[in-house]
Amino acid sequence: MKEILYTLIFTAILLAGVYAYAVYATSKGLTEDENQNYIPDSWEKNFKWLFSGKVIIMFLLGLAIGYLLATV
Ligand SMILES: [Ca+2]
Repeated sequence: MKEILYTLIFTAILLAGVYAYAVYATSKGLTEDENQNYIPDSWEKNFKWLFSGKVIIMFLLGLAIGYLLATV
């Protein structure tokens, strides 16, 4: 069970980093963002779901981490 908890925490940190980098890179002009939604246009083709589902993904991760922290 601990492995799952660590994996979820790692995933949450990684995703938070990805989201933060996307905003940083687009606002600094490091990557192309023509439609100005703070998602690098090169990522939008394949990873749009990762951003449109951001709230749900982070919510579910938080829920799962909280649940595991309470039980492990
Ligand atoms: Ca974009």
